[in-house]
Amino acid sequence: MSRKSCQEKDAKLFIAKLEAIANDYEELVSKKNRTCTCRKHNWYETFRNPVLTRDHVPPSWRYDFNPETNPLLLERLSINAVFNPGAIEFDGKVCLVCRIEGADRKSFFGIAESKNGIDKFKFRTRPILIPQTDEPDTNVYDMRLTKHEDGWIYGTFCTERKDKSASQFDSSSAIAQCGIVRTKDLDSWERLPDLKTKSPQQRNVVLHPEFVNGKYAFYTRPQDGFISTGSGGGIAWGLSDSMSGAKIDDELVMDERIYHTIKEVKNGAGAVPIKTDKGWLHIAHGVRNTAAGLRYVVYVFLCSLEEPWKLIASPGGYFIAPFGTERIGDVSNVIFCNGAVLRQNGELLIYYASSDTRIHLARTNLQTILDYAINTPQDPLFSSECVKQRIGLIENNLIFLQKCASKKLKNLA
Ligand code: M1P
Repeated sequence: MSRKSCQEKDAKLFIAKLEAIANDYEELVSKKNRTCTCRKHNWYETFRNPVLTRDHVPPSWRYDFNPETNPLLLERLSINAVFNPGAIEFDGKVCLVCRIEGADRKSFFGIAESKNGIDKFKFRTRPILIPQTDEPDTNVYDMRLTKHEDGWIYGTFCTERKDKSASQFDSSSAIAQCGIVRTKDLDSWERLPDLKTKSPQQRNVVLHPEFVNGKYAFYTRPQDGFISTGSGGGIAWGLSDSMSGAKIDDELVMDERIYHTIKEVKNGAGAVPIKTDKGWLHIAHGVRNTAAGLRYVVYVFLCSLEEPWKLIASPGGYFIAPFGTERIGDVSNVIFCNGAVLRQNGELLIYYASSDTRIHLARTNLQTILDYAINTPQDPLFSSECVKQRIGLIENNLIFLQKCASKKLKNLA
């Protein structure tokens, strides 16, 4: 075969390989999702497939398409995981600002959009290039998007930098703080100074969507160490006069960590709270310890409309826990949520990531989740009290069944 025909053959093969990549990608991003009946409770529905995975990241972000520089068509900048998305409804679409982690361990943000919020999520052409402050972010992750009543959309995210006070041989100690950006169109982003608080570490900071006493209100998570909460932890509340130089002088812990509960090790605010006629609805995460390491679950609570720092309903236990294959991933046994969208049709779409690897959807509605929040009993904190609580439920059910004519229901006891 002549050199020319060899080159033509290679070029054809290259295009065929590229077409195969394009076909696989098209098939993935146009796939319909269906509900799944695996979880037996009825608080929400889940779906068979994750809504976003690393394979949803456009091939143009990963491959070099030039046959001259990449004749073998290898991935040049691989993606490790897509998880922990902030969520917002914008221009009639659900937009997820995802934490995308490259194979190099650095995370960045990219926006994926879908008309129905259930399937066919597609990333915009480019990821978000976050403007830097004087001190560059080594890593950024877990953005919460708040449509604030001042007219801006704010993104609060974790910015992580090496701990300069650590010894020269310690290459893992880090300082986590809250970075802030704002936008009007989810396209151009303005960086504001990082949030200042008295806490040496901050993660999981969420901006409340309304002014409170004329100030910007934040949910924070003060903690002493990068991993350990030390004397800190718990979801705190603080006010700032402005966003261009946001500063909280006093952090009040509003939802503390509690021994032997789902939030004994740490907890953090999750999605931006949703205003309902019964109160501010929070979807947060709690962490407990196990012999196999930390276990992250998502829980729910409700706060007063007038005094948003006060809890008025606190259902015991978790709302979403790792299930089936969700248990396995880069950081196994983790469910994490930092974004939910209440749609005009009353659907509440809760986006959660499993095991720091992929993103799923739990779909419910306000009536159901408020009923769950208000009527699920609180954790009584002691085993015998839990048994009494359950016996109370059983006794009431037995009385109901005795009065019930249907014989079919008898085996419910
Ligand atoms: O790996 C689990 C989670 O760990 C951190 O969350 P938290 O600060 O509550 O411990 C974050 O890195 C989060 O992104 C991650 O999912």
